[in-house]
Amino acid sequence: MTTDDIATVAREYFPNRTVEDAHAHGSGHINDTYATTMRDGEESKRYIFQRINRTIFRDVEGLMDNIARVTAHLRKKADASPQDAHTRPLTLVPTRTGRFYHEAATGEAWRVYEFIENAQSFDVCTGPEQAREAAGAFARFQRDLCDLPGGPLKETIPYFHHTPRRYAALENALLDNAAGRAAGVKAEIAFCSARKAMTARVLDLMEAGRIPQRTTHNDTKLNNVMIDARSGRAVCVIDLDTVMPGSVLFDFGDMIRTSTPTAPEDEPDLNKVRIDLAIFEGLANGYGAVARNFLAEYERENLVFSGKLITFTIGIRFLADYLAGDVYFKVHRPGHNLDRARTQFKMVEEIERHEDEMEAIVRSALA
Ligand code: ADP
Ligand code: GN1
Ligand code: MG
Repeated sequence: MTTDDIATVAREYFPNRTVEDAHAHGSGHINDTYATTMRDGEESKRYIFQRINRTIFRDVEGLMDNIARVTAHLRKKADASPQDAHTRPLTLVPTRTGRFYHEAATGEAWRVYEFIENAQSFDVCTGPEQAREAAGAFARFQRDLCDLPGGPLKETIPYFHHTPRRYAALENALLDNAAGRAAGVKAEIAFCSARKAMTARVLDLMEAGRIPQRTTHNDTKLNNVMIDARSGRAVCVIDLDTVMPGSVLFDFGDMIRTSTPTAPEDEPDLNKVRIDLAIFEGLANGYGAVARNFLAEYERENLVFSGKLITFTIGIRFLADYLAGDVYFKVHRPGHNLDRARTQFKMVEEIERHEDEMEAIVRSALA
C-alpha cells in the first residue's frame, strides 16, 4: 500500500486536504490499518484509515451500521456520565457524502476513525493496574450497551464464539489437511480431544435461559483498548467489528486470555508462558467493580471457566488455521499460527492449575 492509494481513499473523505504521511499501524490480525496524517494548509491531523477485511466480514453495510449505532449510543452515555469522562467512544469520520465507509471501484471497503493521540495499545499487559483499567473500560462498555435502542445488532460473524462449531471446524481442517501439516500436530489434537466435553457449557446455559444474551464486544483483546501514555488510563475501547449479541462471559474470558499471560500470544518458548495471578486480581477487581451491578448468577459462576473456554476456543481457531494453510489470521513467519495455538493451550493448563485461586479472587472482586 502506497501513499498514493491512501490518497485516492482520502479524497472521498477530505477533498481539500493532502496526505502528508501514511504507514501501516498496530498489530491487529484482521484488518489493514494505516496511521495517516492529513494536511490542511498549516495544520496537520492524524487519522486511522482502515481497509475492512471483506473475506471475513461479508456484510460491510450491516457491520458499519452496528458501529454507527454503538458509537452514537456510547457518546450519549459518555456525555451523561462525567465521572467516566476519561474514556471516550471511538469516532467515525464520514465520507464527503455522509457515509460511514467508502467502497472503492476495486470493491475494497474503507473507513476512517479519528486518531487517538497520546495513547498506546499493549500486546502484553504491563501489570495489575493496567489490567484493572482495561477491564473497567470493557465492563463499562458492556454496561452502557445494556439499553442500546433499536433492537439487536446484526451478527457480523455468525457462530463467532460457538466452541462446538469451532471444534468441528478443527476436525474438518485435520481431515482436509490442506497444507499437509496434520502429522505434526498430534499432541495438540490429543490436548483438544481431552477437553471436548467443556465446549458447549456456556451455550447450553444460554439456551436454557440461565445466561442472558446481551450486546457484547466479543474481541476484548488487551490491544483493543487504548491506554493513555501519561496517565495509564483506558481512554477508548476500539475494534468494534464484532460488537453483536453474545455473552459477557466471552468478553471476560478474552480479557483473561490476553491480559494475564506473562508472554506474547505468539511466544515460541512455552516456559515463558505463565499466568500472572496479580494481574488476574487487577483484572477481576476492575471488571467486578462495574459488572457486579448487572451480572446474573450464572454469569458470576462461570467467569473463571470463561477464561479457560475462550482461551481453548482461540487455540482451536489458530490450530485450524495452521492446518488450513494460514488463510484467516495474518501471519508473519512460518509456524506462526501453531506457536499461537500452543501458547493458548499452555494458558488453558495454567488456568486449570490455578482455578481455585482464581475462583477466590473473583468471589472477592464481586463481593
Ligand atoms: P484489527 O481488527 O485488525 O485488530 P484494530 O481496529 O484493532 O484492527 O486496529 C489495529 C490496531 O491499530 C489497534 O490495536 C491499535 O493499536 C491501532 N488503532 C486502531 N484504531 C485506532 C485509533 N482510532 N487511534 C489510534 N490507534 C488505533
Ligand atoms: C483477532 O482483530 P484482532 O486482532 O483484534 C480475532 C479474534 C481473536 C484474535 C486472536 C474478527 O482479533 O477473534 O481472538 O485475533 N478477530 C476476528 O488474537 O476474528
Ligand atoms: Mg484489534
